[in-house]
This record gives sequence, structure tokens and C-alpha cells, in this order.
Amino acid sequence: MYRIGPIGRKSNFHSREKCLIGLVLVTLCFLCFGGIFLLPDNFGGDRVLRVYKHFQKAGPEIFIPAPPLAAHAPRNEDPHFMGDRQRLEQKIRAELGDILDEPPAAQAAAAGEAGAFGADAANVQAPAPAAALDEQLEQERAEAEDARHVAVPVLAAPAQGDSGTVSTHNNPAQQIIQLPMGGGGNEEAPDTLDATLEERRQKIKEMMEHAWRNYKLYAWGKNELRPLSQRPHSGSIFGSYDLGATIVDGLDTLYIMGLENEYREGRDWIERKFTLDNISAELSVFETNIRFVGGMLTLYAFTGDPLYKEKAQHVADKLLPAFQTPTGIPYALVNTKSGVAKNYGWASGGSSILSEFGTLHLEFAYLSDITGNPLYRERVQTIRQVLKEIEKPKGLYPNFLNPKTGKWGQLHMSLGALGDSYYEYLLKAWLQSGQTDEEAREMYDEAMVAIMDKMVRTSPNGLTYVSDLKFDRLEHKMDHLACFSGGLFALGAATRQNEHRDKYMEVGKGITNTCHESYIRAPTQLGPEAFRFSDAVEARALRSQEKYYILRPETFESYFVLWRLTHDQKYRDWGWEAVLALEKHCRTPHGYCGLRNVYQQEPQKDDVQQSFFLAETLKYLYLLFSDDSVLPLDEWVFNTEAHPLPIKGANQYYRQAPVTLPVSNAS
Ligand code: DMJ
Repeated sequence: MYRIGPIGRKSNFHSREKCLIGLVLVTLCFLCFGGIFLLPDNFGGDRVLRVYKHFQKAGPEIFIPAPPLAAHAPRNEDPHFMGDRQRLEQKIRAELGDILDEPPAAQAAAAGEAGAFGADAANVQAPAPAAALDEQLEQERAEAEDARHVAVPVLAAPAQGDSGTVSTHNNPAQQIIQLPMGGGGNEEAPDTLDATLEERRQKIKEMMEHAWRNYKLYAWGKNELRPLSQRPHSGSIFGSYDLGATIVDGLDTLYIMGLENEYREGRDWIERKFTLDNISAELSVFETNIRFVGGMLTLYAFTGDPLYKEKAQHVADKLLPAFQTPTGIPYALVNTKSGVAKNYGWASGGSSILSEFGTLHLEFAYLSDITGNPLYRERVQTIRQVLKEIEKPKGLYPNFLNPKTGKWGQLHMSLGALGDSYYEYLLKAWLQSGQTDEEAREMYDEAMVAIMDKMVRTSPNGLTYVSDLKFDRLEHKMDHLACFSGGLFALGAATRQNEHRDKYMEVGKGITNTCHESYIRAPTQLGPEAFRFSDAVEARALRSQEKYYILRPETFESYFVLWRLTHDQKYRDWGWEAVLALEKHCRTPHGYCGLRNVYQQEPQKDDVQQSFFLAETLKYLYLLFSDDSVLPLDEWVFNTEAHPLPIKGANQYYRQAPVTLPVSNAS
């Protein structure tokens, strides 16, 4: 039987419903596509492209949760290794900003003729800067010029026991620039060698002038310079705010080199422009501390100028909200306006990173001493206690620690990326305290003995290196970052007569030699970002993402420390080789760039003049050719960004203030 009725009626209603839904959909489509194609603001501008790029940068995990690593690991690939490499790449990307993202073709176009040293800069087709940028640059340049005529306070070296008072002097120029630690030349060796040394110092000073002049011309007040495009480099670890990173980071090097006018320009900019107030920047606690707080503290120690103490405290106060965690282990990032802090999404389940939260001690301890406010020291003492008391697998410190639970993340250990400067700050906290912070020295010795036992190895041809360790498995690879440890082991040996002394010195010299090998095995004579050891290769990068050189200082830092401790001429020879290589491959008419591949005869440049090139690379090279009386190692200890801090009880520039009640309003 054929029946109509309710069912038939229902069927008619469906058709109307379908029509309505269809209409709604058509309207929606019209609105969406109309929005994209018809509204001039969206189509004409680059907003769609920019949004797309943001998504691209943020990565596919926005849409798709990361799959379990093991499921996607290629055959023979340890999933733990893979995960860590991704993390390291994230970290490097954060450091380098977008320079690694640029396609080689675009790079080649940007670099143009600059592939080889000495090529004609006039042919570089730099993108035309926007008119507004031009105007702003012009204004900044004019301001910088004015600054040359602005009087700066004339500061004298403090008398013994002085707590940092400002005084005047009859000969301002000399007084401002004269190194408080005395000398600067090589007065004690009046022979022909001395003349060569002086020439070399002058050469490195000229490199600093070149780097500074071009930064001033094209990026003044911005964070870093892009020498090929002759523009500021924004983004990367400093965010997009104009914090003058190169000024703050490079100023103490100018001071040490006696570059008076440049020093005045920088000081004036800091006084008039540098502030973190009223900006909403998401800053790396670690990078901001080592470069900005560290830089200001050194300038304060050198000059006694209260400006630098105020600025150091201002910056540190902005970082304090990051310490508000259940354990007191700070988060990696903090927003300067809201105080909201967080960790990197990629760091082992929301962990903080050892090399970051473990590299605050020198600056915070010294800040407490010069301000009389114990708060800063208390914050880093809390970190110390957590690390002292926590169980350490085989005596080693993993790179990740969860600030909420106080538990380790993945058991990856490294003296390179993610671990490095924690170990550095253990030894240096002890040195800075005038060798009274015995807890720090003990922690240093325990950690370094474990590292020598579990991670330091010798290659078949006798090269000493320090591997990474991942869940009991050694990865026979060393980061360029780990090259600082040659100096660290040697400094540990030279400062205490204990049963580890000889071994420390042997390992320190061995690592420094290996890092030098990684340089001289490359046609550019500059070392790669990471190098490996296997039956087939030694001290050589294998993967394309390990072959770049970004003007890093660590190898030269070890040359400098080893030179001071041994006076073995080879360290100066190696340093000079490096100067020649930097001049040949990294110098451009408008500043210094890193290289994309150190194994090419004429490598492409990366178009970034890192602020640490001025803060560290040129400073260590300059000091390598200076007399031991310039920043003597028994009076000064270098923070991890090469900003020298005075040693308590041994250095009249310590400028300790009387202790006051905590006054910080930022905790
Ligand atoms: C610097 O900012 C510091 O030396 C830091 O500890 C590691 N990385 C860079 C230089 O390579």
C-alpha cells in the first residue's frame, strides 16, 4: 500500500529547509570571498601574506598536535635525538631570528657581489627603505651627532672602599676613558714583538669602529644591524622593540678600547632612550639578563656612573615576575608590561632551561651588592638551593627542569646549547665572591668531574671533545657554544690546587685545541656551529644546518683565557688567524656578517651583525693581544656575554653599597 500523509508532508518541509541552508551557505561564501577579494584594504596590502607568514612561523603544531616522535622517526634514528635536535633548532632560530628562513636565492640576491671579501658594495641592490624609516634614521643620526656634544658626567676611579660616588677630574677626556683597571697597552715589553702586538690591537680596535660606525649609520637605536641590506635587524630574541641591544652590549668594549666619542654616543642614547617602561615586549629572561643587566653592571663598575646602576635595576625588576613559580625556578619569557611569564612550548613539557635559569647568579648577586637590596641575591639563591638539593642522575644536570613540579624533564645533558653557561656560573660565582661561596665551587667540581667521566671523550686521532649525553647514549658531537669550556676547565685548574687540577688543565687545553681544529679544517678558517666525531670524520660538521658561523666568540674566549693562564704563544697565533679570517670572509663595507657555510671557499653571508660580536668576539680578541694588567683575571670575572664584573674583596671597583631594606616594587 502506498501511503502519503505525515511522511509526505515532512518531505516537503525538508526541501524548504534545504533551500534555506543553501541560501545561508551561499551568503557566507559571498561574504568570505568578498572580504578577501573585494575589500581594498585586505587585498591591496600584505596583511593576508603577513598572517600566512605568522602561521607558517608558528608551525604546523597550531593545527595538528605533534605526533609521538617514535612513530615518525626514520629508521635508525633515535627518537630522543630527533626531539632534541628540533629543540636545538628552535633555540637557534630564536637566536637568529629569521636569517635562517630566507631562501638561498633571496640571500644571494641580497648579498649580490658580497660573496667574496672586498667586492664592490656599490653594486648591492639594497631594498629601498620606506620614507618613514629614512626619516627616522635621519633623525636618529642627527641625534647621535648631537650626542657627541653633550657633556657626560666625569667619573673618577673610586678610592679604596668607595661605594660609587661621582667625582670630577681636571682632564675629563682621559678620566672618562682611562681603564679603571689600569694600562691598556703592552708597556712592559718594549721590543719588536710589542710593535706587532700594538698593531694587532689597533687592527681589532679598527674592526670595532667599523662595526659600530655602520650600526650607527643604519640601525642606531635598533637592536642589531643587517650589513648587506644596510637596515636594522629586528625580531629575533629582542622582540620588535628598539632596545638598542648593540649599544648596551657593545659599550663596555668601546670603553676598554678607549673609543671615547663612540662611548659618549652610547651612554647618551642609554640615558635618553633606554627604557622598558610602557612597552609590552616579551623578553627572554636569560638574554636580557646577560646582555642588558650584565652590560649595565660592567659600565657601572667601570665608571661609577649611577645611570648604569639605575638602568640595571630597572631591567632586572622587569624580569622579577618570571620568578613567581612554585619552585622559584624562573620561566624563560616575561612580558614587560603585564608581567605574565611562560616557558617555550618546545622545552620538554613546559620546562625551564638549565643554561637560562642557571645563568643569572653573577648579575643578580652583584646587583644586590651595589643597590643594597638583597632581593636579587635571594632570587638566585633559591635557584641554587633547588639545584643543590635535587637528585642528579649520575651526578649530571639535565637541560630541562619543570618550574612547577621541580622535576627534571628529558634526561639530556650538554656543555653546549641548553646547558653551557650554568656550569660557567658555578665557577664564576665562587670567583666573584672572592672565593668565599664554597657551595658554588663544590657544585662546580662535582659537575665537572661527572662531565669528564661521562661526556668528555678522545677521538681516534687524539682530539679531546665533550659530547652530549641523551638517556645514557653519547652523541659524539660538540656545539661551537661548548668551545667556551676550554677556558672554563683551565680557569677551574688555575684557581684551586686540588686533585682535579691537572686533569682540568689537560681537558681545557685539549678542548681548546679541538675547537681550533674545527676552524682550520674549514677553508674559511672559521668554525662551524657544531662538529662531529666518528670513524670517518673528526671536528667537522656533517649536516647542512651545522655548517654556519654567526660571529660567535666561544673559541676566542678560550684562546684568551688559556693565553692569560699559560702565556703559550700559540693562543695568540690562533687568535690572529681568526682575525684574518673574519676580515676576509665576514667583513663587508657596512659591518660584519656571519657565514652560511664555512666549508665553501666563498660562502654566502647571513646579513646579521650580532650584538655579541661587539660585546664578546672583538673584546676577547682585543684582550688576547693586550697586557695582563688589562682586566686581570684575579680582579675581574667575565659574565657569559663577556661583560667583566669585579671580584669582591680583590677589586676596588666593586662599589658595594650599604645593605638597605628591600625596596623593589617589582617582586
Ligand atoms: C652569547 O650570547 C653568550 O655567550 C651566551 O652564553 C651563548 N651564546 C652567545 C654567543 O654565541
